[in-house]
Amino acid sequence: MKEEKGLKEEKDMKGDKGMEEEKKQERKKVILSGIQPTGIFTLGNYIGAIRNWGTMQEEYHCAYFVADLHSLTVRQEPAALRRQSLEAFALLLACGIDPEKSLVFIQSHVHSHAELSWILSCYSPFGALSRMTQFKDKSARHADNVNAGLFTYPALMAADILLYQPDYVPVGEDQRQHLEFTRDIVEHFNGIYGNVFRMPEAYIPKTGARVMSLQDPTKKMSKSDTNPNAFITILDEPNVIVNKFRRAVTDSETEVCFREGKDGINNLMTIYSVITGLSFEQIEKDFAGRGYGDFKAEVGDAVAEKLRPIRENFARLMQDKAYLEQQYRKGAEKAAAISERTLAKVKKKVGLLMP
Ligand code: ATP
Ligand code: LTN
Repeated sequence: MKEEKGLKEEKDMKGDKGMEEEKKQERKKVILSGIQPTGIFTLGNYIGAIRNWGTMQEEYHCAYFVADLHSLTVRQEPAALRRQSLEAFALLLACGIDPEKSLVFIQSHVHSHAELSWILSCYSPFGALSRMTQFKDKSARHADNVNAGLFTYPALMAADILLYQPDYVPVGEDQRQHLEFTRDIVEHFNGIYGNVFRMPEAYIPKTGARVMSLQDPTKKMSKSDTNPNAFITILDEPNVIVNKFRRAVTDSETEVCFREGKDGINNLMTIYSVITGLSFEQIEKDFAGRGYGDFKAEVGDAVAEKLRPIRENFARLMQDKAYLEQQYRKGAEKAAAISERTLAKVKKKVGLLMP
């Protein structure tokens, strides 16, 4: 009621046209996503998520961040984590994210993330947290360190997202479950307190949302794989990329075609299709009768060429640490201003006495 009255008064002052203009501007959609600084980004990270981040900034308000707090859920070497966080920030810029157009920052520089995460963890059902695939996978892989942070990881991710009230969250397939978890929190929370959070939607690409390991194409390509031949990093040198593709595990047939059971070839076709923009039909036609060797070599060349400018941008950016520092400080300041508005609203709604 109060809000309606406020809106009417505002409308009287600005007139219908002014309000419409403002509304149009307000409706520019908001995008948000994050990535952990657990190593140099892989071709999977690039194809499944980051390649869309740069193009989206032309049309939407975008916010991207280095999820360093999330990385603490697995034991990290402190000096390495610091280095990787700066590299991850530089990699985002190298992939085309422009700090003049998008908000780019480092998660731990913005206090509201950890703070909202605590509040949301009190609205996160134990049962739902226990069903998270990533929790089950990571606790199996790090059986000596199954900590509370690993368990409540989705509450921190929900806080990251909801603080900025985004419409879409561009991620790979493996994050779908965490997005669903966030949406359940929104429904639960808004159900109790009214319209506090905007309902976010996952934005998952149709092709390339799950790039597979080159050594075991039934497993997701992951930057923390212990076998470096299983993944391509976006900074790998062209000859390394070509060699890794040459060694990629396929099958005993010879025909390049997308078919159930041909996991290795399906993966290479997916990568090649995203990188070149060619359809599967076209790829099948182009490689008819040519065998896997030829195909692997072309995939390697195409990927190496696509990643070349990123590698060059990264090398240039890492030469200028002062510029990177200036950009992440500016990002943190802007992110704090936006996120603190949502945090204050939440604190008020749940009944915390305002200072
Ligand atoms: P880690 O190995 O440390 O768990 P990761 O390689 O899985 O890391 P994240 O930082 O967890 O990478 O993910 C960053 C983004 O990349 C997320 O949106 C995630 O969904 C996406 N992504 C990760 N791996 C792949 C993949 N193999 N294919 C497609 N998208 C992926
Ligand atoms: N959990 C994600 C990284 C991440 C994220 C986020 C992605 C942390 N917070 C918010 C999107 C929105 C991952 O492991 N890939």
